[in-house]
Amino acid sequence: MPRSHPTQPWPVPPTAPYHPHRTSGLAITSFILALATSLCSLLSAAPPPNIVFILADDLGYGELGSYGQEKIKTPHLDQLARDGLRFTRHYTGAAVCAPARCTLLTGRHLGHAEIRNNGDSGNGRPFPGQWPLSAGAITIAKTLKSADYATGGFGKWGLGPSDSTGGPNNQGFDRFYLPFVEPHLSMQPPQDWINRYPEDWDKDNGPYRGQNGYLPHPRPRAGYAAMISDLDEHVGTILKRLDDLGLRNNTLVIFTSDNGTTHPGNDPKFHIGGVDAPFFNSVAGLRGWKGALYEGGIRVPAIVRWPGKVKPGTTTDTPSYFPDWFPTLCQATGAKAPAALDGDDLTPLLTATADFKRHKPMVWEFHGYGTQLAVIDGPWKAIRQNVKSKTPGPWELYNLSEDPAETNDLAAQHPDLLQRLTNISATDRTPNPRAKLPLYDNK
Ligand SMILES: [Ca+2]
Repeated sequence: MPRSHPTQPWPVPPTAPYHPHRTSGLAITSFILALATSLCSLLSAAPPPNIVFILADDLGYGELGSYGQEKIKTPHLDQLARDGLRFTRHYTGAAVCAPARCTLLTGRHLGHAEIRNNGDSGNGRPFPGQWPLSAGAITIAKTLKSADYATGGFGKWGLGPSDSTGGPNNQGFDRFYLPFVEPHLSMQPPQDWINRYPEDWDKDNGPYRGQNGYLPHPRPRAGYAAMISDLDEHVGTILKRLDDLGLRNNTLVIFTSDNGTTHPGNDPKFHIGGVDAPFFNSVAGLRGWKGALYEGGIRVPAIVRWPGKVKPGTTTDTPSYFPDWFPTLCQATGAKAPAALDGDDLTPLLTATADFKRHKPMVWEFHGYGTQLAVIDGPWKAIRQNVKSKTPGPWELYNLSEDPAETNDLAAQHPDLLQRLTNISATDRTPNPRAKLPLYDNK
């Protein structure tokens, strides 16, 4: 098929009411990948879909109404779940921002990823940005561009400054728009959303004075709920625009989060940034928070809407994770997938037309928060803490079907199973000079 160039690259025109001043209030920061098909699609009977991928920042597993949240209002995302497929065991590729995005965009798990932890780019500037992806990295955006897609990203990036090899325009994005100085975690929601949440909520703990980092807030519980509701409202704006432009039926919409809810800090009344995660049951009773490979750090909401392909109002408990999106989007678009991908095409799960079979267990080699390892194979999860300490933690083993909160370590009962999973951790990986792991590298 001859390459052609799209004349209308954007489903949302630049004159759209994008409300940059309101977007700047999002600490639950949306990273949006919007991809529109080219004219090439006119030559085939069934045009490949547009893709809108929305990645929330630090949104916990239990923070949407469709995932059991009872206090925070998320009507648009709840409607998205009613219109699509909801994953109850979807995992981010890493427990913090940058490496999670690396696994998402490159389709490689953390044992193969270039970026295995957050890390300063080292360019010496006041806002140095994160360590850049290499020029040779193969991203889903580059791959879709090679299939004549127009590509764009909006919001948080985290894979290198714009003038580095990792800049979004050097990694396959035609356009990238960051409409604010990244607030990341600070609570800065619109006042009208704060006003809609009860004053009573914040009587127990009172104002947050910034003692656990980021900005103070006079009503932190209301402020946090307002942030998520504001995110939800923005998602609603995007979905409405798809409807208004007649793009709904041929657009694959994916919503998920880069890691779990922020973790505790020095003041036990609040988590980092002033979040009261226990008040909201933010990770729905799972163990751990952002930064941990326990379920609360990596199990995230994931919703997919694809009219005519995905049956509305359905759920799946089949495990999946960020590296799966690369092969899935290749399958959906007809783009040629690169050879070395760690994930699996989720199309059989999305369309329920065939059995889904994972070709190898899911792997995490996370170099933050003490360095942690994890391997998930169906219901089984092996996990090890403090891998780089002088006294690394023991391998633990959990059956997530029976024990989703990871309270009952079964390592002693199933030594052969544990050995199989830990062998995968040691072998399904490549050494990385920026993420040394003596435990494995020296063997
Ligand atoms: Ca994050």
